[in-house]
Amino acid sequence: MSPQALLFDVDGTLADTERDGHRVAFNAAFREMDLNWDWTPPLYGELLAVTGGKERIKHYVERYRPGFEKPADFDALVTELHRAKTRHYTALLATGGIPLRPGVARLLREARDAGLRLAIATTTTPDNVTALLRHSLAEDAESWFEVIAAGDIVPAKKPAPDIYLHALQAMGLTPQDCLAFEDSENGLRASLGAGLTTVITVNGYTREHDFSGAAVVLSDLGEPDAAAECLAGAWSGQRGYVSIESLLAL
Ligand code: XBP
Ligand code: MG
Repeated sequence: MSPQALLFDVDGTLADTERDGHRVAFNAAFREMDLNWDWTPPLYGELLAVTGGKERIKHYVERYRPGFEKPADFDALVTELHRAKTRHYTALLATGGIPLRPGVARLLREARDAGLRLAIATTTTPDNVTALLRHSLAEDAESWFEVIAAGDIVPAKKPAPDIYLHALQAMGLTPQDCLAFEDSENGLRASLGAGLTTVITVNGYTREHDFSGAAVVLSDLGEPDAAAECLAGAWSGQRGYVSIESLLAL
């Protein structure tokens, strides 16, 4: 295929943000509001089945805190908690605390040089995307992306395809014109639901997910001096890393 645009998920794909970023920020917000909730790394792995931070908090209360006495306006509490979480998370990113995954900055630069259009399709809050791009990629990196589709902009989050359909519509492109990059089963369900050929790079939380339907499953995007491992699918990246040239062969 000859893609005109690359569509990227953020959390887990551009950077390993979940365990040492989002999780830490959720716990800081709980402490700030005097809640003795502690999301350990294994528990957080289970909670990741639900996308979206507000949705995840509600799921946690339903499933793991049946005795919690919800205030009359529980939704307002969740919104307040999530606002605090976003503040903690973006502050963490501002310290440059979370680096991009191998090959991400290189591939984005190559894509720009080749004239490919770039977009983001994520369930995370828009402020989180901006902070990651600015502090971990480049000061002007937000402007590299024609569309940043994020958070509550669509009512149904991944695994629903809505966020990808929104990005495609905003760019005036069909799925056949694009490639998606994801790290999780929920993300893959969303991209496949939108009809997109999808490249998966796994991480610690998603390695065992069901990636059937993906064009290729890789350990990461790789670098010229640090080859990526191919875990499934046809991969002709002879040089061991994902380049624009290797994507054309998908
Ligand atoms: C990412 C998420 C997000 C983040 C938290 O999923 O599920 O919920 O964990 O973000 P994906 P917010 O990578 O599939 O888009 O707290 O800002 O919602
Ligand atoms: Mg993801």
